[in-house]
Amino acid sequence: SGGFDTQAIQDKWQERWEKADPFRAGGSEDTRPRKYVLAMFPYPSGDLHMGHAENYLYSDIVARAWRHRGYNVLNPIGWDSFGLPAENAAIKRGAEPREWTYVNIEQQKQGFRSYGVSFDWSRELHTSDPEYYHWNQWLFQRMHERDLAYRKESPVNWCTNDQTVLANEQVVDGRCERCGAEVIKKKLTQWYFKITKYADRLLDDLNQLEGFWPHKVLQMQRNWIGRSIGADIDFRIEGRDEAVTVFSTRPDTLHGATFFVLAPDGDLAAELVAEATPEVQERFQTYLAGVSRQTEIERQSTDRPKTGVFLERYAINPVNGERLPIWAADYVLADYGHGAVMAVPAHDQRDLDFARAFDLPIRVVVDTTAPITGAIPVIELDDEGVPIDPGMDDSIDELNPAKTGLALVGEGRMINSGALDGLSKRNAIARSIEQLEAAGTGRAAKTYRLRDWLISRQRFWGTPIPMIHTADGRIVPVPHEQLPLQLPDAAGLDLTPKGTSPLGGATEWIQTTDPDTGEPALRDPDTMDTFVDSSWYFLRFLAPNDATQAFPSAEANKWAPVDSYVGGVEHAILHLLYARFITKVLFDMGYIEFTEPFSSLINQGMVILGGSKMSKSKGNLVLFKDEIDAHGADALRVALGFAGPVEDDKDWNDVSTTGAQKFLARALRVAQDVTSEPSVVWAEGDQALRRVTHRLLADAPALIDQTKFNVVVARLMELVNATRKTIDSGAGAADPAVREAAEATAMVLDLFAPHTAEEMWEMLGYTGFVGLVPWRVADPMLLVEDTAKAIIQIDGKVRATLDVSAKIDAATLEDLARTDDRVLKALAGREITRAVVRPPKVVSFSTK
Ligand code: ANZ
Repeated sequence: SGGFDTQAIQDKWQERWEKADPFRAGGSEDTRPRKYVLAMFPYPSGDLHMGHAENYLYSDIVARAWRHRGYNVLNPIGWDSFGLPAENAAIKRGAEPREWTYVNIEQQKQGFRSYGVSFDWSRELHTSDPEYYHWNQWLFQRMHERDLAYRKESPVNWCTNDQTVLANEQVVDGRCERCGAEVIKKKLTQWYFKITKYADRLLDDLNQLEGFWPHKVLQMQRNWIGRSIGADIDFRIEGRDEAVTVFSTRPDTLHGATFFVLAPDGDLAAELVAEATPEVQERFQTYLAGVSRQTEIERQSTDRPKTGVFLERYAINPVNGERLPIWAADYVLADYGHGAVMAVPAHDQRDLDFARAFDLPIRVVVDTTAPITGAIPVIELDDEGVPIDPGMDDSIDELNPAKTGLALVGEGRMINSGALDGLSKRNAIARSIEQLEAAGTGRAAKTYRLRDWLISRQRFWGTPIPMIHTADGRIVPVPHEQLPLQLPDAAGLDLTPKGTSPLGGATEWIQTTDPDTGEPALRDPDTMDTFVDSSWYFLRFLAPNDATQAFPSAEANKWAPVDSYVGGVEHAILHLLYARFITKVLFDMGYIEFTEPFSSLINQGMVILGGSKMSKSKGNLVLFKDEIDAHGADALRVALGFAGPVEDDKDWNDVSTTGAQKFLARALRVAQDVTSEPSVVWAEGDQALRRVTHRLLADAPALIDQTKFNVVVARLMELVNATRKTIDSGAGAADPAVREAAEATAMVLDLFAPHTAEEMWEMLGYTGFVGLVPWRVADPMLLVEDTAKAIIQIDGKVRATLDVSAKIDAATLEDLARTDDRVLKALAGREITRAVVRPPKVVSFSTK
């Protein structure tokens, strides 16, 4: 359009880039400082879409900007190519997952090339290549040696459709994140990574990222790890030797405990029920059957009526010897804390709801109406020196939870709590832990929401777990010389989900020998969660073809952590948490010298249409390829870059590829119109245009660092318009400032519209790639604000001149004039009766 053949320009530069490979990162001989830019690698699920267009545009802008600024930039690309969609597609079409995957990779690769992304293609990797997953297996075995990979039997999330286990992170509202089917609990023995061992570090190190990662993501990670600080408290159970421990964030409220609750699906409930009367057993079994149909979310929901069964047993409160009836109720979860709680209905809403439902006692132990600052109220003592129970005064009676149904959760002062009385809640928590520790019935403790990472999957298209199950029941690693342990051919294997691993049916593959005894043994039939693949891939890019190690430490320490990581907020928890975990593990193993993988994180918003998500099913997809065919890659890039702040969702209705295309034609025309030679002296050019040029050169780096990409596009548009104005007036196309402006436009436009920028650069008479040209440094003289000379008259006589800003306002100028020494002298005490102010040039005073 605009007389330029977009397609031809695109083809020409894509071909030249392909030939010259100008975006390959410099090797060890390159002495420039390094920058590592990475966009979350794609899953090869089909053609590229608008989400990709946005994601890889942003990382490319950053990469290109850093190249112009003199850095040795690494901007690699690979594919996250294991996973369920390939397997499901294969089942549906009777094809092989491998085939489907690599065809899609090829298609996406063409998409990236057509989009002009400045990748270092020499580092391309696919996680489904044995050359890659070899090192997943290596990582697994190193973790196994350190007890960070282990097996345990526990209730796991089971997707009823995909017939495989899911990590907690992959269950959304009780449903499978991928297919939406119901997720149930099933007891299975599975492989886990011990991420909980790193919970404190994963949490505490988030503080270092504050200001560099979106705050929202840091908060999501904090909540996911969910550290609670409190105490473990031991309770004796009548008629039983072993004590039961509960975790409580409120040990200060021990005197307010009036009953005790166990998770109905936990071991202790089962043990107590086994000793109970037939009636209790029957009631409990009926209840339990209902509970296992509930999802965890339902169980924790506060607006559900509370249900439970009294087990006819009692726990003994360690601080006052009181007997607390033991109930089993589903609001207590088996796998949080110790699966048991001391119930304090006055101060915990769930306990209160339960107490009200079953008519259990409620005892207030924190007076939340009492001031917590200032002097501690005097506690009256009786004749024997025992504090007189202050009871509840009127104000607290109004708040009585038994009447209001609202638990008192706020700050306050302790009452009804023996030696804790009068203390603020906060101090009482500390004091009660001291008391429990002294008595040997409790201790300070922390609990986390985070669970160990379940990594086994009962599916085919993933990394085989490199372990062997021996005939005598040992589990030993596949000898390292046998790695990579490759997947067998899928042909002939039944991949349909049936709850056991398809690899188990690969009769030849599954059979092996015990490396210690030579006896027949079986391979582990499971594959790894694909989040293992993506937890360390940024390190593999540093030497993707190294067959001797996962990554060379020296290179990793030179390039990583990643300086700028770009991706969708949908990965705020899972992927980022796992990558942070594995980075810390590799640090502890001595392979790397840093503990966080991504120094800064950019989360892009979504591209939506008419306010809602684009999707095939809604028929409102705007196709990546269609847009490029219709308007060109650069127009799509500019339009997306201009559409709004990076983190905002962008409605396609506000994205103008046609507008962008027109702008690009205008930019090309400017370059075409330049008549001066590259050797002209810019300083002789139009000063006003030069100022616009130099302001952009000065501001662009910081704007890019702040990810204000849309502002840079707006400033480019301003510069192109200013250049056109100079061409059409004054010295015209021959003005040296026009050439200077056109060259600067090409340099900065390269971030957004690299094909157009290269074309401009060539029109301007250069042969190299503009993408590799260092940005010009702005001339500070041209950044200084315009100044003007203001004359100050008194009764028609010029008494002073002032150097002022050209943009000075009338009030400021008048103030300056009135307070000027020369003016004051000339006035000699006379009163000013009239002031005429014409900024920036004239101030005219009249006197009596
Ligand atoms: C007594 C108490 C009194 C509690 C009080 C709270 C308020 P967070 O903050 O989420 O960690 N709890 C402990 N284990 C539980 C389990 N397995 N299932 C359900 N609830 C459980 O919550 C910690 C609190 O949740 C603990 O502190 C315990 O109730 C309950 F005024 O102990 B608390």
